[in-house]
Amino acid sequence: MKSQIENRIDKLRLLLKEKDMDAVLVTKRENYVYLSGFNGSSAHLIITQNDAFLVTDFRYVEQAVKQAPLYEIIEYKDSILVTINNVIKTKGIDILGFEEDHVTCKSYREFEEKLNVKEIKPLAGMIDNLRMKKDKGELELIKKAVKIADDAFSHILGYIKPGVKEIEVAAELEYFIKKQGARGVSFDTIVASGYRSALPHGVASEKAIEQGDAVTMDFGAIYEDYCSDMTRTVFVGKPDEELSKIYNIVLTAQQNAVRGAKKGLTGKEIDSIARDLISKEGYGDCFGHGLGHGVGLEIHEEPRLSLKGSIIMDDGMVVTVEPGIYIPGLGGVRIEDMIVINGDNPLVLTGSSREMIII
Ligand SMILES: [Mn+2]
Repeated sequence: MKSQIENRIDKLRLLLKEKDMDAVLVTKRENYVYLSGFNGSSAHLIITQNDAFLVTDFRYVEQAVKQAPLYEIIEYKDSILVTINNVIKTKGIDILGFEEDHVTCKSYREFEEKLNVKEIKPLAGMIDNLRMKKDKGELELIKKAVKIADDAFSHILGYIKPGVKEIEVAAELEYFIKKQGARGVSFDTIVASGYRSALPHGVASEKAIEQGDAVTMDFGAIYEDYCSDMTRTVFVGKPDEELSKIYNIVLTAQQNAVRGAKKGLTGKEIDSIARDLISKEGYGDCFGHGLGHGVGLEIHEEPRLSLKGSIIMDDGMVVTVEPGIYIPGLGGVRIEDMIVINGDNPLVLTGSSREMIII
């Protein structure tokens, strides 16, 4: 049976044929991890119809040999471009695809000037798009990353109390996440309490949590290169009446959008399930961000669920569903789960309760 990595390379090779490219040069980390299994911080892949090379430096040769058995590992010494040119020459590569979203202006000029090919062709997100539908192995790792975040949420509920600073809550969450086997956190942990909960991306500050505060926590774990992402808003003491009302609107919008996230719909159509409901309740202007985004090797990747989301949902895509309502001066509420598109019945990965929690 072919390995998952072999299947991924096969899919890429079909696309190369379609686009009349002899080879592709992969430089974006998430994409070389996906196509090779090598997860060090520096590698260039060159993939042709028949061969696959991984070019790296002295530090990573041993790791690459171990992690990327389908690749011929080449150690470069002085110039990576000279090494790539050797492969171009030996394999007779004329048209080489490259990742224009990832290459700096400087590298692009060097590619144009120094690579001995007839043409370098932008890949237009070809590999990123391959990554949208997750295979079985990826789903297992994502589930593990989600579980770590769920456990961290349960843990933190016992830690939050008046007087504790947001940064202390963030540090406790992150320490717990790492102790559970995560390599790190998916992004700077958001802990936004009281008036700060009206900031959709309020990274933890030195503000102390006070009685009556809403506390929004948005965080995630990276497990074996795969990310998770979740948000919950909890209350310390009895919530303000309007915040309590908002909580129920956000929860209904979130649950409707989760249930409505069906194969065949565009990201925009799913976004509108939550957006229309929030607008109807009179809070349309207070939901200023997209409903969700793809998650995988990157914390934010395609497909997007937003007003601009044109990609059609397909089985195996993993996305977040995270509506929010934010009222400056008062506070805000956001609830975020990760789901897998699965025909008409999306699978909810996040296990934590969405019911209002009052600490
Ligand atoms: Mn998110």
